[in-house]
Amino acid sequence: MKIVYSEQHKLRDADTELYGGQLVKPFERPSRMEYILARNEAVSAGPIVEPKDFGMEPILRIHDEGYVSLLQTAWEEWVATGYKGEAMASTWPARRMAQKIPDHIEGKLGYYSMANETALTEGTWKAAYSSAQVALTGADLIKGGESSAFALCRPPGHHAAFDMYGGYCFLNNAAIAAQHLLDQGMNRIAIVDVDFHHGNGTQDIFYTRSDVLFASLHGDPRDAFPHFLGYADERGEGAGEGFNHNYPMKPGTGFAEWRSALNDAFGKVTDFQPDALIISLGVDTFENDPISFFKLKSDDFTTYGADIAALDLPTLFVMEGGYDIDEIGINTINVLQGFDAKRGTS
Ligand code: OKP
Ligand code: ZN
Repeated sequence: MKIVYSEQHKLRDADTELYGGQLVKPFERPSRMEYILARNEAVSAGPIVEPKDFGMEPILRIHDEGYVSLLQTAWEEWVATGYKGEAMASTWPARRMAQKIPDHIEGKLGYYSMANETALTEGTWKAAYSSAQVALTGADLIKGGESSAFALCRPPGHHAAFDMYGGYCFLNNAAIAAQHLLDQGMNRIAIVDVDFHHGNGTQDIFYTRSDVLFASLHGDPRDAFPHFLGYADERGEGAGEGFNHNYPMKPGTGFAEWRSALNDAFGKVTDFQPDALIISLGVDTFENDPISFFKLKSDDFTTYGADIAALDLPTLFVMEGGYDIDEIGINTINVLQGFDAKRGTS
């Protein structure tokens, strides 16, 4: 399948992530893409294609205008204060506090974010914009009749909500792609999020809607980031009731249990009869991932790639997490190869 990729992701290269009380080199770093590209080069899973530019409109179909404009100007505003480090929030509109947008950049960052590990930097907006265009180009390929495509997005997107960034995410690439497919004439889209972390942003965006089904398999929020969403009793609201499905799982969960959750989610997808399937593909479910606690092995990624193919739906893979180790390349490409082998395509 075609792999959509842009070098522009390199503009997102933060020096700092707040982790365990220390400022460390971010886990979400440019070299992640090198592992994936190198593995693809070694086994030729698919040709690399450049993204097209769909402009701002499809981004503003999903995200709040004030939020998007903050992302565009935050770095300049931050530098103008005289602060010396990378831009990060320090205070949030928590329980019983005013939900008003402050004027000072430090306040605005708190208003528009849901976590504090993710620093804003000079090139962040450009990289996030390009990442969304990569997802849109993948969606366009599917709309044009390709049976599958891989949007090799970076930075990732599934934690980005209507008006909040965090968890290394700024624009919700999978949601933007889903909305684009609907706007191009499709009626129903299913998004299955197999990243280790709950896709809180995607859930938030589609929570009250019945035209996008969302299912997420993830570390139980009692034990794992983002901690404040992803419980099994979150099933959608209003018209969206019954169109959101969460599968939280405990530390140490292995492939057998994980796969039966995937199978359950696929039952919901089949009943929904979508026009296309989007997979939020994070490979941080791997046993040696540095920040996660599931126990999938490299071969398991091939197996579940084939499970996805068996649904027999036009399928767009959108890259999410999976951290800086050699196996991020192997595991990501294994999913595509398992899928292609089952479909009899390449
Ligand atoms: C982004 B994606 C763990 C802190 C976790 C943020 C994780 C963001 C994951 N102690 N910090 O879903 O892979
Ligand atoms: Zn993740």
